[in-house]
Amino acid sequence: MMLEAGEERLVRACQRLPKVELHAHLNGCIRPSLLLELAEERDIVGQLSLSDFKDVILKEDRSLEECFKLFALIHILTTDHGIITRITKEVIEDFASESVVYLELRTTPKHNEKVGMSKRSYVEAVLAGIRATDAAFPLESFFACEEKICASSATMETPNHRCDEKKIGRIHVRLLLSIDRRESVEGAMETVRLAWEMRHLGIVGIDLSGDPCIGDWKTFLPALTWAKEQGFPVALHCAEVPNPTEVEAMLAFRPDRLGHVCFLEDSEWSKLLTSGIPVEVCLTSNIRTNRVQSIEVHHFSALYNANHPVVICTDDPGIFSTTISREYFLIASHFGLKVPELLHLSKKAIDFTFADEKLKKTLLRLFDQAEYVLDCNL
Ligand code: 6MZ
Repeated sequence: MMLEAGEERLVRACQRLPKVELHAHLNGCIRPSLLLELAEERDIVGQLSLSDFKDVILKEDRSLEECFKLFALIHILTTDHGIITRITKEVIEDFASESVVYLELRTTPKHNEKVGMSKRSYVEAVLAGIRATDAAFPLESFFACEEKICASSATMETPNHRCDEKKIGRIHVRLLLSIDRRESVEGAMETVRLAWEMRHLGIVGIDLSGDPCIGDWKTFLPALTWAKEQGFPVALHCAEVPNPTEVEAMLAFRPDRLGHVCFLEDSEWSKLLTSGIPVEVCLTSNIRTNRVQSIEVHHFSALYNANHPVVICTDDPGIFSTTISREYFLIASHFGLKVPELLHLSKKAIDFTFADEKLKKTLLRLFDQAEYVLDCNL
């Protein structure tokens, strides 16, 4: 698709803008090329037929139901500890290349006796992937010219151009452990206790996710309440399908963040706005899965205009063929936000992270520098 010059500039700005990603499912971020590679390997040893799955993997538009079918396939293909580590590493590299400076990944710990995998060993494999990229992954940044601008006079020519090669900064990665809605009371509790035990390793909270048509909120409540009692942050997938009883219960629980919130009745909407609970907005995911009819009518706009805390996220970039930069571009082009407003939106998200205060301060400093550079370039 041909872009006009102004649009191209916006695409580039969205790409370089420092960003905070708080809602990304590890296995939903898997590169389609890796999925195909893994399916091919299984095809060769006769475990599955690639031709049956190729179209499923490469399809762009999928219903919510098809999404969960694809997750089932992904989970069949990614049972190996080494693969989990590789996916994690690649996912972090992909987000870093989109100028994400803080990433909260989430994943459901899996238990599979056949391959000697326990929930703990699964999480250790993910952490190995994080460690492999954590050693100061270089970040090509929107404000890479910061030093030059500060040190130079106004005579400097095309600073942005020269800055392209310069690398500064790094991506900070933290992990949430997800409870899948198919899990039992005990399974949910095991995940929460594991997360709490491993918190010194960068696990910063709990997520409740999975097929929203399955499971009962009451099953997860003991585990989520226990997390809350420890002061451990909780994010909930909420109202991805209409379910007023559950939405009421979730709002009453007062989680630290809510994902999606596509189907809220008026009274729930008012409660959400009063609560001030930050919302993780996943535009493309909601459109592709037909949760919202079009971007124009997406509730991002109502939340943003009400000054409600929101953070722009991808959900499953590998599944929905999107990137975090593209999500910012969609916000800018459909709702008219300018680059400084996008930067402000991204900076505000630092408040909603589950990072410790020290890291929040580091991130704030980084965004202050970005704002300064932006001012210099306007
Ligand atoms: C609810 C979702 C989701 O945990 O194996 N997941 N849950 N709604 C969604 N919207 C589309 N997208 C992903 O990553 C895949 C898992 O994340 C959850 C599902 O439980 C899915 O199986 P992990 O890394």
